[in-house]
Amino acid sequence: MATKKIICAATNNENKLKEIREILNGVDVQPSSYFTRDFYVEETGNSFCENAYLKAKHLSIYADIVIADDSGLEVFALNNEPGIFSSRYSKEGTDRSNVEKLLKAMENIIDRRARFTCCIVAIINGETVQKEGFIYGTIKDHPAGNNGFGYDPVFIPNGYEKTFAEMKKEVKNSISHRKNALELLKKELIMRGLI
Ligand code: ITT
Repeated sequence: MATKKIICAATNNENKLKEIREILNGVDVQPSSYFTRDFYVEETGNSFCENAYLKAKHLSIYADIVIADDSGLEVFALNNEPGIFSSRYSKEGTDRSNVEKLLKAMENIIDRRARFTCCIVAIINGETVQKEGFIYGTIKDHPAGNNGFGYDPVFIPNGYEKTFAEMKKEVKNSISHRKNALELLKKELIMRGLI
């Protein structure tokens, strides 16, 4: 039987790391700082998966399994913006200013449909595996709730009345784009006897 591996999560986003750990419950997931101090990657890709690959590749010399998450919000009426620029949508680039900019851009827009996308790229002993997850919903006209991060205060998943930021983290983590992508990866890692 293969030995259980420590998985390196190639992210500087503490909230993502928390969610990855909660979703991959029982798996030893460590941040990049556990392996090296050298982790800064310019996200020059044209898609979530290209950017996730750049992040995972950067750390793949340090661990047998490296996973990277590139994710964001796509608003249909805004031609899928902010998309891959979700974390750098506003000039300041804080969660608060990004949400403010989004609500301003949507002030007179009736079609509030959107989705979160997450691409997880894993590099497993040099081999690349890619999984995508989505969650569809609508954008509320004002922020509500204090949980989560990013655009959670304005995203209401279909079938619910609360925003992600108003929900318990267990509920978000059972339906989110990240959950859907990581669940597919988890199955693959189990199949390979790695976790
Ligand atoms: P790393 O690149 O270090 O992982 P990052 O925050 O820069 O961290 P991304 O480039 O993937 O990560 O940008 C993701 C942004 O998309 C994130 O900062 C949020 O603005 C938004 N986002 C992604 N997942 C989200 C979620 O579950 N809830 C709310 N907003 C989310």
